Formats: sequence, C-alpha cells, structure tokens
Amino acid sequence: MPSLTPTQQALFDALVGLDEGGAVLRLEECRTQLGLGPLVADLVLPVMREIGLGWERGEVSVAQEHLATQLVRSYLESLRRPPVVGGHQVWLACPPRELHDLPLLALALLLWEQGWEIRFFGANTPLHDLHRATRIVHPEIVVISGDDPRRLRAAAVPLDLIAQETTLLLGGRAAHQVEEELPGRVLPPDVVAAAQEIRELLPAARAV
Ligand code: B12
Repeated sequence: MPSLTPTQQALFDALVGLDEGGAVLRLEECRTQLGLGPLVADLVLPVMREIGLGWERGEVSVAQEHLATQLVRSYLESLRRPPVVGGHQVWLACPPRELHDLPLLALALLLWEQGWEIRFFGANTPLHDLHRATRIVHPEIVVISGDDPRRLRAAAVPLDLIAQETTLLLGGRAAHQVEEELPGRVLPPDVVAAAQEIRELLPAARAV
C-alpha cells in the first residue's frame, strides 16, 4: 500500500493482523516521540481511512475493521486522564444514527490537551436532548460531526436551536456537504487545524 508511510503501514499491519500488542506499541511510540497532534492526525486517522479503503477493495474484513476501531478507540480514551475541571466547556456529539465518532474523539483529546473541559457525547446523540442541556449548562462551544450529510440535514431543527444558545461548529465529511444549508461554522477537515480554530474562537465564543 504505497499511500502509507512506513509508520502508518506498521500500524495498519498490526491492526489488520489482529496484533493488539504491536498496535499499542506503534501508537505509544508515536505519542511519546511526536505527541498527540501527530498521533491522531498523521497516524490514527489516515490508517483508519486506509482500513476503510481496504474494506472497499475486499482486502479487509468487517471483523478486522471492528477490532481496529475498538482498539484505537480504547487507546485514545485511555489518554484522557485526568479530566480537566473548571475550564471552558466544549461539547462534542454526532447526530442521531451517526456512528462515525472516532475523528470527533480525536478532536476531543486535542481540546482536552489544550485545557478545555470536554463533554464527549459521541455517536448517535439525540440533539433535542443536547439542546435542552445547553440551556442549563451553557457550554462555550458545541461541535456536531458526522460522515453522512443526510443525518445532519435531518437534525436541522435541533441544530438551529443549539445555534441560538451557543457557538455551533460542524465537522466531518457531512459538514462539508451541507455548508451554507445549516447553521454553524464548518471546521477544517484536519483535526489539528480544527482544534487550533476552536482555540482562536474562544474569545468570541458565546455562553449565554
Ligand atoms: C470505522 C468505520 C466505521 C465504524 C465507526 C466506528 C466509530 N466509532 O467511528 C462503524 C463500523 C460503526 C461504521 C459503520 C458504517 N460505515 Co463506516 N467507516 C469506518 C472507517 C473505516 C473509518 C472511519 C474513520 O474514523 N475515518 C477517519 C476519518 C478521519 O476519515 P474521514 O472520514 O475521511 O474524515 C475526513 C474529514 O471529514 C475529517 N473529519 C472526519 N470527521 C471529522 C470530525 C471533525 C470534528 C473534524 C474537525 C474533522 C473530521 O477528517 C478526514 C480528513 O482528514 C471509514 C473509512 C474512511 N474512509 O474513513 C468507513 C466509512 C466512513 N464507512 C462507510 C459506511 C458505508 C458505513 C456503513 C453505512 C456500513 C454499513 N453498511 O453498515 C455504516 C454506517 C453507520 C452509521 N449509521 O453511521 C463508508 C462511507 C461511504 C460514504 N461516505 O459515502 C466509509 C467511507 C467506508 C468506505 N470506504 O466505503 N463505519
């Protein structure tokens, strides 16, 4: 697979080879040598994308993809220690029926590292409930992301309501396809750039 760097290839091979120890070793090496940004943006997410391409070509099975997803997810979740308390709040969620929340989890980690208090609601979140919660807790920023634009469009009403309460940002492939149709500013596709943009938005972010 020439599109991968040697480091990415090594993680890809460990994941599809069901070699949990090898995969964690690759992830740890990258994190300790390069840090969280390169870990998620240059290793984890490109490798997940490649696993999807392999699945499309019939070279990677659904079982291999599921194990890779679970392993990467539990590794990323293990990095969020200890939780930040008392910082500015960013909430992150996917709309109903949207299950692709790994890039959002990666963004959550980067924001946590920047000292933000993170509430990661994750996949398939009822956005009317989330809207009601914003009226009580007043987070500075709410990020909604997903892969399928139909799931974002279907959430137009609660997105509108959330945008009336706080600063709404949209991410993922879905967001780029609905640009201008829905309220909220679209984040850049690169999660490191997105985390940077959120940091710069802070002074203007609104928590009413
Ligand atoms: C892991 C995975 C799953 C897991 C999700 C696990 C999880 N918790 O996230 C599971 C098994 C649940 C799953 C299910 C399905 N999946 Co899936 N999945 C993937 C896979 C392999 C990796 C996803 C991933 O994390 N990618 C890494 C991200 C970073 O890559 P990206 O999606 O290209 O994102 C780019 C940007 O949009 C941006 N980005 C993405 N999200 C966000 C969020 C924020 C906030 C920001 C700032 C940026 C950002 O980063 C990337 C560019 O740098 C992809 C393959 C792929 N190409 O990605 C398929 C893929 C997304 N899945 C696909 C499909 C078809 C499905 C299913 C319909 C399969 C089925 N028949 O059931 C279901 C739908 C489930 C649902 N209702 O949501 C297709 C989507 C096709 C399309 N878009 O037209 C893909 C592309 C696979 C393929 N090659 O066909 N999937």
